[in-house]
Amino acid sequence: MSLAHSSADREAAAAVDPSDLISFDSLLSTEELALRDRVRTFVREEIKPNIAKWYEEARFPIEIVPKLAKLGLLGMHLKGYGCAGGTAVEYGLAAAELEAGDSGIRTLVSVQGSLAMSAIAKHGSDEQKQEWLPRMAAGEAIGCFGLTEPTAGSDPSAMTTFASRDGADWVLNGAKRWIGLANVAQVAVIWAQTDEGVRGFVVPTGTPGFTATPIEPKLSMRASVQCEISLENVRLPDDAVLPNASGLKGPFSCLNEARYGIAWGTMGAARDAFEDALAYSKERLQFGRPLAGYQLTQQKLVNMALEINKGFLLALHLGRLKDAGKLQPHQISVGKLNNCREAIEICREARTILGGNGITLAYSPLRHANNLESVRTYEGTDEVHTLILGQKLTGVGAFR
Ligand code: TGC
Repeated sequence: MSLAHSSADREAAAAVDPSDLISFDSLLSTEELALRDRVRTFVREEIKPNIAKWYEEARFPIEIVPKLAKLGLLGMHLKGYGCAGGTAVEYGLAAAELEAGDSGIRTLVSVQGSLAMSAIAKHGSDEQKQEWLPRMAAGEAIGCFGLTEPTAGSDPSAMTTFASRDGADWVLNGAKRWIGLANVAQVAVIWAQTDEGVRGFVVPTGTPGFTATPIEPKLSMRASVQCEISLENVRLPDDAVLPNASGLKGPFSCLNEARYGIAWGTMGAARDAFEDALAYSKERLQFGRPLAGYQLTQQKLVNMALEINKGFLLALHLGRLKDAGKLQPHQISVGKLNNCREAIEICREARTILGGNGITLAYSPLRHANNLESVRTYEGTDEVHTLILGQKLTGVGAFR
């Protein structure tokens, strides 16, 4: 049965990009659109045909790393050292396309570029940058970022990993948890308490005493890998410390980068779930008519489209502020909190349109929703970002 009853209906439906009701694309430059389309093509050709299998097998597809490097997506917002030197908006557009494939794929690029490479680029010595950044940009070395601990998640100031001095060396002891890519990484940026406050350390993962063990089984981020790290008398030379980071603002400045990317990425997942549900609603007959012809279905689809359009506008606004050097941390919390929250609702609502088929891996919404449980938890939970904004609004901190 045709849904568009007249040729005018059909032409109107054909003219609309369902994910862009407001001409969002007109806000992007030719270069930005070209970059977005390159990443979209990569995701369509390399990720979408395989993601259900990777997810089912809980397999991190490490073979895509060189392809991501070739696209210039590893540390793409960094300048020099073989990095692409892209803008914040370009990075955001890429994050959205990658997460339309799967949050685990966007997480790979985030952990490598926004966390591990950013930490070295922002806080490292020239030697540390020369040693690691070109290889990381080329995908020849993978990095991870060890901040969270088994008993210090939302409150990193409670970390117990300690780096003590032994002659000219540093010796690290402790544990980290939920560390993306740690078991495949060649280098880990490890944050630890010291006698002089929190410092960061560049730790080659082959150093004796460093062990990374994947956390499994997981119900979320199954095409990605998160690990427990054990640090037992990990001995490092004096120059392993990041010279330009002292205190928690060191790691927090890297979290800003990753949280910014999440504001974009989550909308990519939401868009993909919405498009799956929209396509299904036009095909699937119920009570003799396509689902799309029912008012309740249309309301669901419209509500999803509104939030996707608003979420992308918010992400773009934050990106333009970032490129102008004006983005403030609490504004990143607006994007991270809002877009995670809306994306997970959109994916769950999309699943309802798919009915029972929505619980299979043949469709994306529930996979995205499951992934977004992790995304709303890492890089600052919904609760942490709510309290960051609550503090900004009221002037009163309510964390402790
Ligand atoms: P507070 O006293 O507020 O701040 C300590 C110092 O840090 C500065 N600061 C920031 N600097 C830059 N950007 C930000 N967003 C910053 N937020 C704070 C602050 O100015 C201060 O500097 P200074 O010079 O005065 O020392 O610290 P607090 O402990 O009271 O903070 C509270 C809270 C809750 C906001 C903070 O602890 C927080 O953001 N918690 C969430 C932690 C989090 O996001 N963890 C995620 C870890 S990474 C991860 O999950 C891995 S996921 C990817 C993967 O590996 O797969």
